[in-house]
Amino acid sequence: MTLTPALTRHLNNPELFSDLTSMRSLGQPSVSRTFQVFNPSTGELLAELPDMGVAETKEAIDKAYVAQAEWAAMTARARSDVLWRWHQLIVDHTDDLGAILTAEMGKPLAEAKSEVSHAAAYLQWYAEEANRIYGETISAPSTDRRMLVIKQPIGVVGTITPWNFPASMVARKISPALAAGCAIVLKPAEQTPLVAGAMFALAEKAGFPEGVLNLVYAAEGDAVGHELCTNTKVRKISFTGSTEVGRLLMRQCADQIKKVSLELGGNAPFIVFDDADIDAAVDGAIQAKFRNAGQTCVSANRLYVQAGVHDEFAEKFAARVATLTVGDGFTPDVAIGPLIDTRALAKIEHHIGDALAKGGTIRCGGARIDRDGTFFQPTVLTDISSSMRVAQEETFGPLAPIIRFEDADQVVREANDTIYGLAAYFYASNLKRVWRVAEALEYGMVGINTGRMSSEAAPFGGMKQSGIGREGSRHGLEDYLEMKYLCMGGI
Ligand code: TXE
Repeated sequence: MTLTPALTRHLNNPELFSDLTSMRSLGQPSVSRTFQVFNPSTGELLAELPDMGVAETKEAIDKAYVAQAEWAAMTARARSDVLWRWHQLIVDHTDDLGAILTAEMGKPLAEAKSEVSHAAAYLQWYAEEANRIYGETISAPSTDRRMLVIKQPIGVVGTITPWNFPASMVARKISPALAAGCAIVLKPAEQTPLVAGAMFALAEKAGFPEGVLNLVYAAEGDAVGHELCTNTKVRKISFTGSTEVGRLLMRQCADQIKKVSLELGGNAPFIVFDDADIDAAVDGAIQAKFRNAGQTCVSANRLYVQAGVHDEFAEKFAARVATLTVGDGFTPDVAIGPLIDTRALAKIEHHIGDALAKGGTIRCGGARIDRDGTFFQPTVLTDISSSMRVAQEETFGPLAPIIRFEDADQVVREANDTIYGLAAYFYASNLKRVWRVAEALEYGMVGINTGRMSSEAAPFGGMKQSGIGREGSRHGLEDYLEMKYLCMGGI
C-alpha cells in the first residue's frame, strides 16, 4: 500500500508514512482484498489499504495476548517512558498528522492540528498517570488478617473508533489502556484509517514491544467487531460511535460478560437563560455547534433560548453563522469543512425538510453548496417545536435549531426528555440558578458559560443511552484496571 500524491503533496516527511502497513506491530497482511480512502473535499483517492477480516483479527489478538503479559510485567516507569516517547513523536509530527487528518476527514487544517495536539495531551497525561496506579489496604475486622486491594491490567482490549475525531479518539482510548498495562487491537473507522496508521508508525519508533499495539484495517466494522467481541482472549471492548452499533456490540459481549466502555450518540441541549451574557453565549454556541462542521457527539443539537433574549440571540447568532467560511480544509481561514459523506448530507436535508414542513423558519443557510465534495451551508432555524426531528434526533451536521422557551423549570424537563445524556451547556449568571440547573441536567458533562469542555484532565462520557464509562482523567484509567482483593489469614 502506498499513499497517493493527493496525500503526499501535503506532507513534510512522506517517506515516514509511505507504507502504513509495513509496521512490525501490524505484521504483513495476507489479504489481497483492498479498500480505498478518499478526500471528502475533493473526492481524490488518498490510499488503498488491505481489507482485513476475521483471520487477521484473530492473528492480531493472539499477538496482543502474548505481548500483554510482557508489557504488564514491565515497571510502570518503563511503560511511561515509551508513552512519553510516543507523545514527543506525535508532537514533532503534528503538521504531517494534521495534514493526513484534514485530507481524509475534511476538517480545517488548524482544527486538525489542534486535534493532534489534543491526542498528544492524552498520551502525556497517561504517561504521567501510569506511575500513579495505587491499591489500598483495608482495616481488617479481625486481628489475624490483612486485607488489601491491588489493581491489575484488564488484559487485551479491542478498540473501535469513529471517523469524526480519528486521532484523538485513538489516543483517548489506547493511552490509558497502555498505561494500565493492557495490549491493544484497534480497528479505526473505514473513512479515516490513515491518521491512525501514521500514529502507529510513530508508536513503532517510540519502542513499544512487538504485539502490544495492533492495527486492523477493514472496509466494514461487523466481522472484525464480532471477532473482537466474541474472542475469549479479548477482555474488554472500548467503542466510540453510533448508539445502534454500541447496542449491537454490547449484545455480542453479553455471552462472555465482557466489559465494555461505550461512548455513543448525544442530543446536547444548549440553554441560554435571560440573565446570560448574550455575546458570550453566541460565541459559545458557535463553538459548541460548528466545530468539526457539527459532527461531534457533544455538538449543541438543540438551542433553547429564553423568550426575553430570544430575538437578540437569534439575530446575533445567525449574523455570525452567515460569516463562517465553508471550504476545503487546506484553504486558509476556512471554518467549516465538508460532511463525511453523502449519507450525512441527506440526513441534514431530511431534518431541515421536516422542520420546514412543521412550521420552522430558515434564518441562514439551508442548502448544499454547489461544488465538488460534500459541503453544506451552516444553517440556523427558528420557530422550532419539540415534535420536529431536529429537536429529537442527533443531526450531526452544521444545523442549529433555536427553540424559544418561557419557563426555566420547564426547559430543564425538556432538555432531559431524551434517551441521550452526554453533554449539555447553559449560559446564566444567577448563582442559585447555575447550581440548580447544573444539578438537574441528566448529562455526564455540563458546560456552564462555556461551549467547549473536552480535556484530557476531565472525565468524558455519558449517562442513559449515551454510553458506559468515562475517558480521560484518573477515572479513565480505572476502566482498564481490574480490582483484586487479597486476604491474608493466620498473621
Ligand atoms: O457510525 P458507526 P457512523 C453517530 C452520529 C452519526 C451516526 C452514524 O449520529 O450520524 O452515529 O455514524 C464501526 N460492529 N456517531 O455510521 O457505524 C465503524 O467501522 C463493529 C456518533 O459512522 O457506529 C466505525 O469504526 N463495529 C459518534 C465505528 O463503528 C462497527 C461518532 C463507528 O461507526 C459495526 C460517529 C459493527 N457491526 C458517529 N458497524 C460519536 N460518539 O462521536 C460499524 N462499526
